[in-house]
Amino acid sequence: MPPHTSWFTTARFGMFVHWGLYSLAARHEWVKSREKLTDEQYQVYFDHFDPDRYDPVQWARSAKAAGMRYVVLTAKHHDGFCLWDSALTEYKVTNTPYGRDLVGPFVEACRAEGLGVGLYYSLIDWHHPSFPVDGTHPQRDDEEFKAAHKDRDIRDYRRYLHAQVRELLTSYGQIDYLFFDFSYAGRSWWGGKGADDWDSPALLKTVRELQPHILVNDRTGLPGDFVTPEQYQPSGPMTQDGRPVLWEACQTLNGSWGYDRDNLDHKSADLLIRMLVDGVSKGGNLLLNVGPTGRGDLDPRDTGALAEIGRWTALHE
Ligand code: FUL
Repeated sequence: MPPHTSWFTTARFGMFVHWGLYSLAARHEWVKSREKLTDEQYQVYFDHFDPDRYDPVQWARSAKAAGMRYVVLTAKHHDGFCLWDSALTEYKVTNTPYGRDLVGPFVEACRAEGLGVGLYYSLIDWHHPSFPVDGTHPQRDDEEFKAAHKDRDIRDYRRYLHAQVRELLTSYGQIDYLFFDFSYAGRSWWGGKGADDWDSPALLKTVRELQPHILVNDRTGLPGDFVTPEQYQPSGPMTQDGRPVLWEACQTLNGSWGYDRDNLDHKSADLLIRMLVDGVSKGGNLLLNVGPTGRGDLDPRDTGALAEIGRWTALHE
């Protein structure tokens, strides 16, 4: 097993938080890609981003009361919007009406509750001008756009992503966990980006130099400290090349990671508890997602489930 993993295997249960401009759209975090929105069309969410109800202390307390021991926040999702005051882009929270960094208060709130601090960073980026128009890009079927942007140089984007990860890992003290998203087994789901595109060897080296205790997931195209089955429960303890491996299933409450207002397909608390027990019995962690609203509130449907889970975990601590 990799070093410094005992907090993770003891923790067993964490909260994933998908939050960003798409939370205002309120219809899935892939909305920009799914609906093939242009930057101009998507700009409305940036112009109105003002989460007056943002209260990371409340998030952290809800996580803790549910029995969770760490929280992972999407510092940047695929839409490229940054929840921190990155010096490398103007596409960030400090340029929205809200005007303040969101990551710092999140980190502080987790620490104050004694929770592990995790960040999610998307390797793909639908806003950066040098990120190639790939199979996930909102303008993937726009021939005119593609012709005009065919010379995009991923090396330029790669410098940006490396520098942003450095920022995140040097601005907020100890970060316990990093979730990169995404490539699997050297390639991505659609056959595009892999470890070479991100220069994952150098990326992981920097990450470990800056945060020697950090745990990093497996989605850079290179093996990480733990594997990340997404929205399924493994049938038994997980192995890689015949050896046991740390794993963490990430699961949604209703099939969407970002706030999805009209989605009523919620898993019951009973099912969620069974999933937790099932995973732990197979040596895994559960990273259960919530999607706060554009104003920053946790959805009552999510807090209801968390409270019920908490009543069960409190009996078993
Ligand atoms: C996936 C992403 O595309 C989803 O939006 C979500 O962030 C999930 C955890 O990982 O690969």
